Amino acid sequence: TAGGAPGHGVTAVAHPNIALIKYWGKRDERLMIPYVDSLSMTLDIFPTTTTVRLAPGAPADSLTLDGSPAEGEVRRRVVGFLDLLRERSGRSEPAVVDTHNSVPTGAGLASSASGFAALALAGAAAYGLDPDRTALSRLARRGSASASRSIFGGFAVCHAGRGTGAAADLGSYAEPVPVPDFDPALVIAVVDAGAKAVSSRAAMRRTVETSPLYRAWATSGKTDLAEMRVALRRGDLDAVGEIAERNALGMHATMLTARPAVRYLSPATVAVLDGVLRLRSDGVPAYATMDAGPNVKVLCHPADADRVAEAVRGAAPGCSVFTARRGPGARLTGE
Ligand code: 2P0
Repeated sequence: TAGGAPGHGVTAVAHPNIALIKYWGKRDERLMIPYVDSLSMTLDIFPTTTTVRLAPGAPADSLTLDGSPAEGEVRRRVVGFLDLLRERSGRSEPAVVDTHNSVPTGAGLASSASGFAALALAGAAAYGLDPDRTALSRLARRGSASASRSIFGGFAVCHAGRGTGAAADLGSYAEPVPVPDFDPALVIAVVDAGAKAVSSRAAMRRTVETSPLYRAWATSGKTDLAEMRVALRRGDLDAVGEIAERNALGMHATMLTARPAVRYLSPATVAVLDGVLRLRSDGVPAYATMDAGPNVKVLCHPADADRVAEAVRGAAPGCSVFTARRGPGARLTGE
């Protein structure tokens, strides 16, 4: 790799992932350690491409996101991540980071997952670090917990780990869940591509601190994860979908019972959920999951994807619909 040669950029590509068993809540905000284990599918659409180049002598890090300078919270998080890479590598050069997202940023479509997975991979290489995949996943987690899963393609589980401090950091990373015979479609209904009103970080904190349902959901998530592993191994779409849907609705129930309530679901979300129920009553296996936003991702058989997309468009006129399949893990380009 370029190993930090000045003037030489390192480029990485990573894809977003959608959790079928959700992560919600951190037990350590600095180290980005989740309370609960999660399990996701990495997608084959909406990649993030990030180039990192060391700039010795530059006064500060320079960051662009889709061609515009990154500012505010995004800049703060990326610079914090670069500081971590500098600490790990014992180097001090500022970096020039150029990121291109093909997913609407801040719309609950996990641009932070693909973004920090790509940044971890390109940044580690640029600073001359050579982490193995587990260490890379752990590193990506420090940028965004869900990014730990986008290091891997297909299905991945992220361990919340145990303990505190260095032990917790070491124990929290993602690893692949080999599911050779299961290749579903995920129909994504973008009902609102605008940025969310409450950041997921603030919403998680509020939920953990104030929702009386949080602990119950976290506990039932353990059963959900165990059952999900079995369902995936069997390639049982109905079981996978039922578990994913109940886990997601449970997560949103914890938010709705936070004080004050966090409500990401909109009337259009509920209309799509009704459409999904109608599909099932018509004999089309389709199951919904929602993240920190109003958009709905519908798990189905690839052969039913067009029919599901049509039902979703009918339920929420004007929404944008994309169909994803399982996609690849993060990789360096030009190698
Ligand atoms: C997930 N989400 O497991 C969960 C489900 C949204 C709902 O991870 O603070 O932006 O960067 O770790 O990754 C979205 O939250 O939060 C998320 P940070 P992130 O995919």
